Amino acid sequence: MPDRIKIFGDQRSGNCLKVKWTADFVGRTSEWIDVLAGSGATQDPAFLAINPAAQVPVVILPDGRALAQSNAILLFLAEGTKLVPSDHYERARMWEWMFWEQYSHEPSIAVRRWQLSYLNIPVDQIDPSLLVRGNRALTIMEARLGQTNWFAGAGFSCADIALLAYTRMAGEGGFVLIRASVIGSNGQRVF
Ligand SMILES: N[C@@H](CCC(=O)N[C@@H](CS)C(=O)NCC(=O)O)C(=O)O
Repeated sequence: MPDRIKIFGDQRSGNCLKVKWTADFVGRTSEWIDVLAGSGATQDPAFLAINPAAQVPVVILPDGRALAQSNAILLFLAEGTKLVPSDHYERARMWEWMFWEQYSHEPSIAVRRWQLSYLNIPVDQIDPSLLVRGNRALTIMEARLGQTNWFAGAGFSCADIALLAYTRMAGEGGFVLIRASVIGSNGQRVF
């Protein structure tokens, strides 16, 4: 497959899974290479040569170039597809939610989930501000989805994929999702 990309990722990681989901959605062939976060594998010199930031996900393009940062990879894979709004302002709104996801959503929800469910840190030893900040992020999402079916633009975009990643795992971080949204076959929210 000449356009096959290699995805170095950890299947427990929302940041990594969102790259795979996007590749699948846009029909990009990919090969998944497991790199376990927290195992020291990202500190290996061979891995650091690919991503000096010592993080997954990172992809290798067919021409050998590497690209890291989950949301940068999403935007790269989705360029020219319906996952990226064509309208300049709506596209910027998508970026707005994606930057927010990495700064205000993932650092609380993903971190609390990791500490609680993977590092097995007792709940009373976890920074309580993670729960507060994560719930604040979920409340902001809920308010947005009370107004519109999608975070940005008129349809499903990279912002929805980025925000789905750790929201669907939030329960493992001790967050209670009080209302689930179900999208029907007509693309509309059922509830
Ligand atoms: N902002 C980065 C965050 C990536 C990140 O935090 N990766 C974690 C796993 S989810 C990692 O590789 N940590 C290094 C390690 O645990 O070895 C992105 O969106 O790709």
